[in-house]
Amino acid sequence: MATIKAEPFDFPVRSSEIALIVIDMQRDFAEPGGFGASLGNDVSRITKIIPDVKRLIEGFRAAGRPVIHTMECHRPDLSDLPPAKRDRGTPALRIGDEGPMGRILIAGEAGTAILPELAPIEGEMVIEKPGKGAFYATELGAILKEKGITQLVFAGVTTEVCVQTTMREANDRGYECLLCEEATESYFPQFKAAAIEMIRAQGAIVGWTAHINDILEGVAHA
Ligand code: C5J
Repeated sequence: MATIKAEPFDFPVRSSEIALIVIDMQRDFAEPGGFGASLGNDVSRITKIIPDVKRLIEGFRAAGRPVIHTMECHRPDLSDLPPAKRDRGTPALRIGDEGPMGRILIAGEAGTAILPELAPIEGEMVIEKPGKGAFYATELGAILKEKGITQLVFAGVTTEVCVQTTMREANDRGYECLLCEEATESYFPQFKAAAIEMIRAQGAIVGWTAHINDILEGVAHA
């Protein structure tokens, strides 16, 4: 069986069961005027990983393996937005408010779209999710089951929020999860580092972590 050099130990690849999941690489998290910026974050950290996320996506496409994209967003009538999520804190703009790229984190708005460099191609799945985790209130679990996917390689943002939440959801559902270190980012470098440590601690208690070149090599040769 092919393996990917990973921590805390090599990741065993089942070539017909592995997919890439790219979490929330949306303009709202990466550009000024979006949701991330409205919370007071420096969004330039996010744009720096775009080339590596793109390389990873292209590697999976070249290997003929599925690429799944997720988007954190809500319905225009806000019926899937709990008040506890909308009303928390004192952000410059709340979810649903009109911003410079349209309504913040609302499906169909310009700011909610996936960054153009990483846009899904025809046939790729896009999961719209109202929560931080991609399994909550979505069809992701059913789709993965139907496609026979049991292993997920993770990229996207932010490491300790939507990426880690989805990894934990997937791990509890029996998926083997591998996080690509170069293709994920946080607004807080210390949170990214801590998330990576806690994911792979205790014998990969949530999953594995690996570097992009090792993942690309493992997937290409699986
Ligand atoms: C956040 C996400 N950070 N995609 N969302 O609110 O991580």
